[in-house]
Amino acid sequence: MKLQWTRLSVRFVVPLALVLALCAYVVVPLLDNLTLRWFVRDLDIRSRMLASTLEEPLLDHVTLKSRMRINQLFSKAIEDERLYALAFCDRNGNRLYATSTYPASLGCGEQNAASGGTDKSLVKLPRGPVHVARSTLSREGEAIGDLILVHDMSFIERRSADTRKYAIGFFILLGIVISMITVAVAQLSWRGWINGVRGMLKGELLPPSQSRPPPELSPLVGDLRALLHEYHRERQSHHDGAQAWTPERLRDLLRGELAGDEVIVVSNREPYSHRQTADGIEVSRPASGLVTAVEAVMRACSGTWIAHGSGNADREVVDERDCVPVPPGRPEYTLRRVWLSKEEEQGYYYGFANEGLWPLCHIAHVRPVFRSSDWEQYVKVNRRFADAVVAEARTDDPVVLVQDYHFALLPRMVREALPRATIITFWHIPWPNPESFGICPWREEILEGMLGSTILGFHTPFHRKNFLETVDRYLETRIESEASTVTHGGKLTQVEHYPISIAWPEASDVSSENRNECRLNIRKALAVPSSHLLGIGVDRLDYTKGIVERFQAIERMLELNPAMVGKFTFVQIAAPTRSSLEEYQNFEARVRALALRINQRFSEGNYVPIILKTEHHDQYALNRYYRAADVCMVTSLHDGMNLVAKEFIASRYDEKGVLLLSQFTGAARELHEALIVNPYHIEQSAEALYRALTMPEAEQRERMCSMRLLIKDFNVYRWAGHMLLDAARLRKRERVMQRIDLHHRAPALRRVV
Ligand code: ADQ
Repeated sequence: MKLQWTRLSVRFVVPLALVLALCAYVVVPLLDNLTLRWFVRDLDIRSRMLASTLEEPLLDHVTLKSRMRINQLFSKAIEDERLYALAFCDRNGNRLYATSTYPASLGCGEQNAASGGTDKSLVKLPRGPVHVARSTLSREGEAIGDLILVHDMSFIERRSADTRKYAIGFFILLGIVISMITVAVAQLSWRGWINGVRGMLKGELLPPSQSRPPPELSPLVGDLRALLHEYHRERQSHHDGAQAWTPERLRDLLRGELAGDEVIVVSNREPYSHRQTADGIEVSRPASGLVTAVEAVMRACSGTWIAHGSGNADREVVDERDCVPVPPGRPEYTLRRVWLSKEEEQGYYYGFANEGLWPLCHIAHVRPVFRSSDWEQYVKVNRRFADAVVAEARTDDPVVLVQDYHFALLPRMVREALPRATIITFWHIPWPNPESFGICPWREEILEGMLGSTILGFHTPFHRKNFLETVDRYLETRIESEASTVTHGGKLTQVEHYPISIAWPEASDVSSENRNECRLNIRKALAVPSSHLLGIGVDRLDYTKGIVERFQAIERMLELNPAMVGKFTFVQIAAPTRSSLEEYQNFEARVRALALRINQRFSEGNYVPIILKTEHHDQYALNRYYRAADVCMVTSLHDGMNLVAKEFIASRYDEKGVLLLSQFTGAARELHEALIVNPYHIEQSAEALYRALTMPEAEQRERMCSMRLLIKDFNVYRWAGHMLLDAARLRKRERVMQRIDLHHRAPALRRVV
């Protein structure tokens, strides 16, 4: 308010002061000068007229030398209030006749111009300024003498003072008017601007067909909206910050907010697969971030998980409805398996999802491949899973959690069969910008399929923003930026970011060894000395994970720091993935060849710098490696989140160890205390690796503590909790709307009855 007043006062005073200064220093002196010139010219003319009037009689009297007559003539003439004095001089400059008022100092007015109205005709006398004009009188062509006319000019000063007064008065008035106009215009445009910003933030200016933000605001639109949305989210997370997110709280939420509503998960990857081995059927958990996260939620809330049955002994353990209770030995939820033919798996999974959508969404410089036959299988398999959801649903409004890019079409298919279902789709990988996504031949179908969701989640605000921009580019929709909703075909979808995380407190499959035991045992198993420095990398063998760049950084670090050779070993645990695709086979070959070359270059006796384990490890084993390592390298070229980074931090009870993290992971937006690197910049990663290996323990602890605190709060229960809370809110709103609708229709129905 105070600021507003100050702003208003300044807007009023400044124009007023400017106008007054202009008046005082420019206008008034100019006016004075002009009026003086006008008067002088006036008096010049007047003098010439008087001289010609007096010429005849005066020359007569001069010829007669009649002083008396001349005096009478002069006295009569100076009765005029402005004509002050007269004198007549002969050609020699002798003053012959003059009125008594004639100032002696003027002589015969020689110094003054006789006519022409120059400033020289002005003379300052002690009594005031006078105008002196000299006219030569002649008869029959012969000059007889000069008539000197002296006019009183004191009236000019009086008139100038009056003019100045009026001018100043006029300019004060003008200043006030200008000031008031300035204030009014500023107020109006400020209000317009503010209204513009408000409207823009509310998303009132969308869709673009309706109106556009003022041009000066355009560059700010996106940032302001994002800021507002972020602020809103931050405030929300502050509210629930007091209470930690645990499996119990998630369960309570499901019981309370969702009143025990049915939860169905759909994903391609199954959380447990059964395989036939020489020792009988074995169960394993796949290396997948998605499974790691959603498993934690399912354990907390039970329900049904629908997934592709890919294990070679999967069919042998299911019941007649293709269901099996999991986890084995201590069941907490149901796994419903969907069987796919080789052809379906090839087209839908390997083809469209992993050769098309995966490289499309990751910037890793691998070209996406789109084939019509793959697309057909993708549509078909999405339909099959949608049918499984409908078959599994015991109610008409289940909560369906759809996982990832394998099921972009499924939300819409389920929505058509179960219009009251709450469908939450989470996209685990990045979402590209509209131009990149635009190369997908079925982009509209994919977007429309996803918009069948009630809630659509991404890891980061950046991916969320990319999605909204993509929808805006390719579909006719209404986007409310502030509320982050998209309305398409009368159906509203909430688009949010929910950063995924890991279970905390940790699951029970954690090693009970203390840190020192872990260090020693792992080093012993690797056949390296107990003081050896150890680095760890855990990934699926995927080209997006930056494993090649990681090895190059290790090589460069050893090159730059020869003292590290023989003292540092890096263990890369890489689970084979999508191995039937050529791109992945080539990638694995490259990784192997590079590790071999580096090892040959630096090996000494039994020492090798890189130990490559291309096999799946269970969580227990991974955890031991995490805890034994001095540094964990996550160098993805592009990654939605990356759970390995978070698992490493969670495993470090000892608060030691350093995380080296690619700036292109979603995790880098949260874990600021990691050593953030650009994996494409090999030198930089090499330097960061050396820095990590030589980092003082106190610094390690400080960084680790801070990251552990963050993950403890931002765990996977919070991720799921926030999505489910949003779902519960929307469900409540839907129910209230239905009740209102019924209430309105009831009287009409009664009348009909
Ligand atoms: P992923 O690409 O699979 O996940 P990530 O998030 O790192 O990547 O998760 C990998 C998971 O698999 C981790 O839990 C890890 O422990 C496990 N894993 C990796 N290698 C393994 C191995 N050799 N043996 C056993 N387990 C192994 C996708 C997205 C990510 C996103 C997750 C979750 O690509 O960006 O973080 O989903 O949304």
